[in-house]
Amino acid sequence: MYTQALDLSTSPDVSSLPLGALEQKFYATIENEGKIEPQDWMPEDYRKTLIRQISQHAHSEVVGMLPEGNWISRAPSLRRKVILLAKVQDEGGHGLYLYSACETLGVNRDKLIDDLLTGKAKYSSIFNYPTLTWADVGVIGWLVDGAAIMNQIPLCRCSYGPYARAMIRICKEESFHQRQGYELLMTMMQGTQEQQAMVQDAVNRWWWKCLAMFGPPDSASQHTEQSSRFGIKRISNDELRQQFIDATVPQADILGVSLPDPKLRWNPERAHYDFGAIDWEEFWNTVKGDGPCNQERLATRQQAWEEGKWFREAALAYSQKHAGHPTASL
Ligand code: FAQ
Repeated sequence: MYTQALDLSTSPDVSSLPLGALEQKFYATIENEGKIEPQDWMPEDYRKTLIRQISQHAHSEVVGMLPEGNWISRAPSLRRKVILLAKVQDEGGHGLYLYSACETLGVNRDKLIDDLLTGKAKYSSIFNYPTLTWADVGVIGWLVDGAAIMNQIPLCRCSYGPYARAMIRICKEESFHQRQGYELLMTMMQGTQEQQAMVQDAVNRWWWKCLAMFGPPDSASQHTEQSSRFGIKRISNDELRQQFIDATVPQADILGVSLPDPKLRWNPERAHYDFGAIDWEEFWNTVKGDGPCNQERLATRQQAWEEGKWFREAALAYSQKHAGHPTASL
């Protein structure tokens, strides 16, 4: 989808316009809810911000396959195994759309992957925690995918065309992921006391990590102001976190689980739930590489990269051999 020729211009040639006029046109497009496309002029900070965010997002999807992938061989039934396989494959697909969208900004995919494998690039904090029981698979679907959708729906309106279009498809799939997680948990909550306890334990372990996933508080978010001006970020970290809490509390009630926050209560004046303090020190330690599974996650990705080397080389040799062959474009 994102391999469209970057030299196809949808707009008149603007290369001779002075910088001020280019900038004016850029901001006018954003103001009018238009899309910036790869071939359009864009400020360097816009390009850099997008490369940072889209590549981190792509890495998150690919590393995000690992915690649940860990349970594919131990799924409790064929039905659950098929669903989980499809979900984990979807996450891999999301990573690929996003790497492709990122490449339209003129960055090389090998460089992005190298940054991930050498620990230079960030990916979402949430994937550095272990999946201890089968209930974790349900809770990841319900809460992690739930939080991901809350953050990603506004990205469908992001000003950069390739990113916005990738997000539309990704959000549809994430919505299926969230439902499968909730349905899995519903089934467990109708099961034995032991199964119910497993669900509650998993919710207790993941709740606070999911709240932190939205990023630092607005007062400490270094990029929000600029990304909002660029039409990349439509809703702030704190606002999205609040929307997620407000949407999730009633779902927890229906499920029959409690959320591990004694300060969580409805505030009629704010028309929102109040909630307790997030442990930001723990979040930053995890982001910086000291979470429980950071090393394991990177080691798994590095191993997969090594083991896939023969395949990448074979694919490249095949395409070189067939380049220019009459059937190559079929
Ligand atoms: N983890 O100034 P802000 C998924 C960093 S996909 C690690 O607020 P910004 C699907 C941030 O990068 C989940 N680092 O930054 C799935 C920045 O550092 P930098 C991923 C974090 O960009 C489900 C610094 O803190 N989603 O779950 C985190 O305005 C299930 C300052 O922060 C996306 O990537 C974090 N949680 O806002 C897959 C969505 N939060 O770059 C498998 C796209 C913040 O200066 C299974 N990204 N940081 O070194 C975004 O919407 C934004 O980038 C935010 C951060 C909201 C994540």
